[in-house]
Amino acid sequence: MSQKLIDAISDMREEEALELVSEMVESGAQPMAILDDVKAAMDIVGQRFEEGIYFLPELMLAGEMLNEIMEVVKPGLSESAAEERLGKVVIGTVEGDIHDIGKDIVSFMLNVNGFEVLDLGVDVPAQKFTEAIRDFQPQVVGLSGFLTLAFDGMKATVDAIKEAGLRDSIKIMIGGGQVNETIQEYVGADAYGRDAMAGVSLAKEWAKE
Ligand code: B12
Repeated sequence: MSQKLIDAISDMREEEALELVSEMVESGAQPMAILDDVKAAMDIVGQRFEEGIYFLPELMLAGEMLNEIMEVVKPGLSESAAEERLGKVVIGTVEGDIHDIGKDIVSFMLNVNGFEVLDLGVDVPAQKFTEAIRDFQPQVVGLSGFLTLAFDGMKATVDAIKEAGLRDSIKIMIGGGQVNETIQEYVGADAYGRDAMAGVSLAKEWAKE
C-alpha cells in the first residue's frame, strides 16, 4: 500500500498522483495493487463529500484522476492478455446512475482475460439490456451501480430480463460501491463481485458450465 499515493489522490494533488503512479509502474508495482490504493483514496474522497468537506468539483476531479491513472496502469494489466475467447459478457451501469470508472475496469479486465464484452455504457434502461441479450447472446450479464438508487435499477433490469423470458439463458453478476450479498438477493442476481477480478472469476466459472 502506498500511503503517499492515497494521500495525493485524496488531497486532489493530480500531478503528484500521476507522477507517483508512473514511478510505481516503472519500478514494477503490481497494477492491481495500484488500483487498491486508488480505491482506498476514492473511499476517502467519498467520505469527505458526505461530510461536506468536498463538493461536486472534487468528485469530478477524482473521476478525472482515476481515468488518467487507468491509462497509465492499463498496459500492465493487459500484459497477460488471453488469446482464446472464453465467452461473451454484456455489461452496463443501470438506469439512473452515471458512474462508469468501476464498470470500465471490469469491462477491460474481462476483455484482457479472454471475454468478448459488449459495454452498453451508463444510465442504461432495462430494455436496452434485454435487446442486447437477444442480439449478442452472452452467457453473462454484468450490472454496475454506485448509487443506492441503482439497486432499484438493477432489480428492474433483472425483472425485465425475466419478463422477456431470457433469465434462464444467462447468469447475472452485479457490482459497484455499496453492492453486497443483501443487495444481490434483493435484486435477484446470481452473484456479486467486489472488484474486477472477482467479476472475471465469476464469468470464467459460468462460461465453463
Ligand atoms: C468519482 C465519483 C463520481 C464521478 C463519477 C465519474 C465517472 N465517470 O464514473 C461524478 C462526479 C460524475 C459523480 C457523480 C455523482 N456522485 Co459520485 N462518486 C464518485 C466516487 C468518489 C468514486 C467512484 C469510483 O469511480 N470509484 C472507483 C472505482 C474503481 O471503484 P471500485 O468500487 O473499486 O470499483 C470496483 C468495484 O465496485 C467493482 N465493480 C464495479 N462495477 C461492477 C460491476 C460488476 C458486474 C462487478 C462484478 C464488479 C463491479 O469492480 C470495480 C473495479 O475493481 C464515489 C465514492 C466512492 N467511495 O466510491 C462517489 C459516490 C459513488 N457518488 C455519490 C453521489 C451522491 C454522486 C452524485 C449523486 C452527486 C450529486 N449530488 O450530483 C452524482 C450522481 C450522478 C448519477 N446520476 O449517477 C455517492 C453515492 C451515495 C449513495 N449511497 O448513493 C458516493 C458513494 C460518494 C459519497 N460517499 O457520498 N461521482
